[in-house]
Parts: sequence; C-alpha cells; structure tokens
Amino acid sequence: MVTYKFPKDFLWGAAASATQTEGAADKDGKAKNIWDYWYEIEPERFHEEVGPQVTSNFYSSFKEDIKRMEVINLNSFRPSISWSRLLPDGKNVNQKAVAFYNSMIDELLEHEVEPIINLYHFDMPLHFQKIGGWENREVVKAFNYYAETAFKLFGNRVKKWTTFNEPIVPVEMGYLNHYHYPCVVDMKRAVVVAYHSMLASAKAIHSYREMKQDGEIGIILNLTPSYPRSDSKEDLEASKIADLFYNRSFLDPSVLGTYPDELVQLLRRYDLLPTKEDGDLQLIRDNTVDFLGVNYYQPRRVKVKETPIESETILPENFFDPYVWPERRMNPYRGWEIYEKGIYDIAINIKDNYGNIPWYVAENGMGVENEQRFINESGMIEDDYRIDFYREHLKWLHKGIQEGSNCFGYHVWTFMDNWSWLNAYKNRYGLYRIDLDTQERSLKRSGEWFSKIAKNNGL
Ligand code: BGP
Repeated sequence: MVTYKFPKDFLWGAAASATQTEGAADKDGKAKNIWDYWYEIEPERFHEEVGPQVTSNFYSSFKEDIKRMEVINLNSFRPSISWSRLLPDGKNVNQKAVAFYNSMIDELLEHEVEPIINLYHFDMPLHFQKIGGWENREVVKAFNYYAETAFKLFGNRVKKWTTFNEPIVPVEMGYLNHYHYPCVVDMKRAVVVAYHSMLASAKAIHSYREMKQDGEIGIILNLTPSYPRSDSKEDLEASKIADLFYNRSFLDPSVLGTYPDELVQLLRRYDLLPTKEDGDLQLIRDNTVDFLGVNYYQPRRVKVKETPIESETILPENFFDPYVWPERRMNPYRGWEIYEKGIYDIAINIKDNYGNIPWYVAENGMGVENEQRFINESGMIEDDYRIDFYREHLKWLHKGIQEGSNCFGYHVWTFMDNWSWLNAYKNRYGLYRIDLDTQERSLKRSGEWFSKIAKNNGL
C-alpha cells in the first residue's frame, strides 16, 4: 500500500561526481585537477592517505554500474563531467574523454536512466588554478568554452544540464577555511570567487540558449536553512545574515536574477564588493535557471554573536554564532544534524519566495563509518538507519509537494560508496557497498528499499 504517492514522472535517482567516482585520474589523457595535485603534495590531509586516483573505478565499470541502476529502478542519474579530462589543456578536446562520456550517456539512455549532466563539481583543472582559479576572469571565459564544448558534443542526448554543484562550497572550504585547496582564508578573495562562479554559471546558461539547445539548464545549490535560536531581534538578524551569505548569495541571482540588497550593503560596508564589469549584472539578470537542484543534508542553527572576535579578519562568522539546539539529533560520523523538516521548509521557501520554480532534491544522504559491522549472513549491509533517514525526509518532502511546491524528483547521495573530499572512504553513503580491495559492488538493504519506492513512485 502506497500512502505517500509522488507526482507522475517523478525522478528517482542518485548523484555522483567525476572526481569521486571515475578514478583513472591520470589515464587516457586526463590532466590534473586541484584534487590530484593536493593529494600529491599533502597526502596526509586525506583519510588514511587515500587519494583520488582510483576511487570507485566508474571509468572502467560504468556499464555494469548502469545496469545496477536499472536493477534498482533508478530512472535518473546525475554525474559530472571532468573538465580536466574533456579539455586537458583547456582548449583541445580529448577524444578518449569524448568516447567515455558518449558511452556513459548512451548506456544510461539505453537503460532508461535519464542523465542530468553537471559541469562543475569542485574540480578546478590545475593549470587554471595556477592562474588564480575562479579569482581570474579568464577562467570564467575558459569555463564557458568548456560548457559550449560539452553542449555541442552531448546536447543532442542530454536534455537536463546543471552548471555547478554547490558553488558556495569551494568558496567556504577553499577561501574561508583550510578544507579545500587552495586553503586560503580571505573574505575579499572569497567574495570574488563566489561572484565569478555566479558569472560563469550565467554565461554558460546564456551560451546554452544561444546555441538553441532543446533542453533545460539549472544549477545545484546546497541549501542550509538558517534557524534562529529565538525570536529575539538579535537572533533573527544573525540568522538572516547567515542565510544571506550561505543560501541567498547564489539562490537569488540564480533564480531571481538579482543579488539581495542587504547582502550588497553588508559587503559594501566592509569594503568587500568585487569589481564588476559593464554588462555583468545584466548577464545575471537575463540568464536565470530553468530549474533548481537542491542538496540538503543539514540545517544551520544560529544565534547572535556572543563570543569575542579573535582575529582582525572579516569572516562570515563575525556576524553570528552557531547555536547548539538542545534537541538536535546528530549523525555522529559526519557531525551533521539530522533535521528532516528542513526539506519541507526549503520546499515552501522555493514555492513562496522563488516563483515556485521547478526543483528537485539533487542530494540527500547519510554517511556512516564502519558499515561492515552491519553485514548479515548473506553478505548484505543492513543499513536501517539510512532507510529511516530517507523515509522521514521523503515524508516531509511529500507534504511540501502536497502543499503546492513544484518538486520533480529526489536523488540520493549516493548510488555506490564513493570517495569523499577529505574523508576519502571513511563515511559510506551508497545504496551499493564497494569492497575497496576487490572493487566488488553489493546491494545494501537501503538499495533494496529504495528500489521499491522508485517502482511504486511512493512509500
Ligand atoms: C556534498 C557534495 C558531495 C558529497 C556530499 C557528502 O556537499 O556535493 O560531493 O561529498 O556532500 O559529503 P562528504 O563526502 O563530505 O561526507
């Protein structure tokens, strides 16, 4: 019996990214990206010193893996293209990469798994990082060339594209914290990186339309709803600022075509506004997305700034403090709060404040360490915690849809265990387990459960 039925043609699937799954990092002409390089110079930063060279070997095993998608009734899959594989020097097309992505796309279509192809998932080619990465407007141009090349090569079969996955993450992790290369902590530079990423997205959308491609193009944002500790004026203000920095900085320009005034004023007050060129804001205004992908993992709880600011440097944290909600439930392995209702709040926010644009859950998932503890006699991982996680999020999502939010799909993170940015294979997320010694895949109980949900279009 299906109690929570989802709309017709709802997408049930999973997301992935090139660096986290493909492997073959130095094979068949692929150039280095920042992850390959960072691992080379600082392997100790990565869990158990496992780097991005092999990961889940999707480059070689994609045909079997796509069959496995069909087995569990996925009707869609969102991988990314590796920029440094497709255009190793930024200009010339690598034919081996074309062959790989062509076969991957064809295989997906043959198995009735709709490809949603993402262009950028944290993987700046090293030679572009060397000239400043997103700080350099030349890289915005280079990205546009890459996007046009991908549309030209694959646009006849791919009907849903996304420009970026979580563009705030490289800003936050790489320019406000030491968690992603280039490990800079500088708000002024972070703002430039964010602004240029936004321009790159708008420019690629512009090209997509100029090229008269007959599909749709969007962006994937990680939305972390900000919840204030209390209704006090100060807590509300703190939570509003967190929302401006971490959500609205990309959400507003991507969907509405404009930056929030409060954000611009705040940046101006601290002399943090980036240099604009003529036409920039018009480009952003004219090239909003057709649809939105939303990655949801955790909320952000905020209170007014109570701890003294230790450094002179301006950082987002100067404007609010994190708040530990006494009732919170944590995923202890990842250190993220689990708050299922957040997905409903996002659904309603999109409906009420973002023109009820078509959107889908592009990632939602739970990473757990040491999952082999849960292997049963027949060799299956009994990950009931993950089933609970998905079920509760889906119920809240269903409520949002019932109330009119225009959500067209739900993708889990992720299809099979994969390599994570610093944690490597510490926390596992897959519907399929991967034995790293043999690269063997085996279905987890959550995979079996998800296949029924996908088949019944509900739970
Ligand atoms: C998202 C990223 C994914 C993935 C996921 C899980 O932010 O888009 O690439 O990694 O988070 O996070 P992690 O791998 O850090 O546990």
